[in-house]
Amino acid sequence: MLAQAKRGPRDWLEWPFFEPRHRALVERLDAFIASLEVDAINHNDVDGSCRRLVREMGRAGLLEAAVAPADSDASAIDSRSACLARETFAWRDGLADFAFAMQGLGSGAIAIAGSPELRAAVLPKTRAGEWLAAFALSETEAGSDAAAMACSALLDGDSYAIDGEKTWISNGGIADVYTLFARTGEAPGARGVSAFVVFPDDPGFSVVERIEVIAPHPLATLRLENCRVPIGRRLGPPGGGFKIAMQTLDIFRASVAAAALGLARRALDESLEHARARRMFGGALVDLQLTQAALGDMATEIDAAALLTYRAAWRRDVQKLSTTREAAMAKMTATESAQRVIDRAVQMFGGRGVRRGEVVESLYREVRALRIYEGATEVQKLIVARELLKSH
Ligand code: COS
Repeated sequence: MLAQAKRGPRDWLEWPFFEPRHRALVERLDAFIASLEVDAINHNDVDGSCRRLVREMGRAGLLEAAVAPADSDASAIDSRSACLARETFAWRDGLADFAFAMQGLGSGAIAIAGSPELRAAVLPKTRAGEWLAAFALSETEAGSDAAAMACSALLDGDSYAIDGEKTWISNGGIADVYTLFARTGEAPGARGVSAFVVFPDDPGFSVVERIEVIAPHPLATLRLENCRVPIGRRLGPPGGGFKIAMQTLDIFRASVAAAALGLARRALDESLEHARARRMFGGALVDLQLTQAALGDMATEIDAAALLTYRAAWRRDVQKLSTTREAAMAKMTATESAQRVIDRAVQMFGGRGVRRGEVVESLYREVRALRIYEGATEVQKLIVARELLKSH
């Protein structure tokens, strides 16, 4: 749980990527995080905190920035709004960002490829914060190499029988709805995967392990044993699941970059406050040129990451163009640079920087997973290179 701190100026909201409605959204987001009770986010109760946060975000209408309405497709998700929300939530607390983000990632495939019935059943509840959503793609042997998944779904009459395990599933164990990817065997590799909507009370569905990580988030391993899912809960055509997964990731990858930005901006705000207050060598820490060099690097890395992030979001929203390359560039740059920014903040805080309960200590733990999840940095480099080779 992180207490409120003073925010730096947000003149970047005047960049040409944004419209007046985005600045209005940021005001609503600010009011929301300021209104959260100090103990609303409890890292010792991640399940309860996520449920509460999602319910409150839903009531405040903020999940509209992550989840499409039932009568529209994924183009209704405004990437700039999703990014601004993740930035603002991450600045306040990594778990708040996580809770918001999962509503989008967990329901994105349904917005992209769900039947009208599935959209009507899932999207309004997810958008209102009544249901928690999850995205079940990864397996022990299929993380970065997502097409290597082994979990299978065999058509048997009017339902699929799903067998296998999914792991590192965010919201695993607490989600009310899962978008799950399994091998249906139309072809080897990526072309033989389909997407499904699975509910935790489907027979044969179980949570086998809750996973603890360095920054507390609800994560689990799921098991599917002859889990029966009606054919109508398949998303898109048989064998079309891998593309749906990639399209979902394309939409939300820029928002991971935005979350990293939120964490980095918080680190910079904390560092400035600390460097001015901390007495050292007869003056203040901020008087030292090495401190100023660190602050200069931090601010520059943040702006560079922000430009890539909002370029990707703007390109999708306004130009309506593919952002596979731009989102990958933004994700790898913003997450890697946020790690460096936060590390400098910890260094500036000295011993306090590694003390449990300090804001920068918490940021240091929070930022690490962002370089791994939704496609590790190494995968983003591959994606950028492939897109480059396609277009040159
Ligand atoms: N949008 C739409 N379709 C896409 C796509 C995208 N962004 N990326 C790939 N595809 C399509 C390809 O066009 C190809 O379709 P065809 O067979 O019809 O040509 C198919 O998907 C397979 O693509 P490719 O051959 O590039 O797949 P690879 O197995 O080589 O995988 C990477 C490519 C590495 C990019 C992919 O596995 C990936 O993104 N991995 C990271 C997964 C991830 O983020 N995991 C984290 C889990 S969520 S926390």
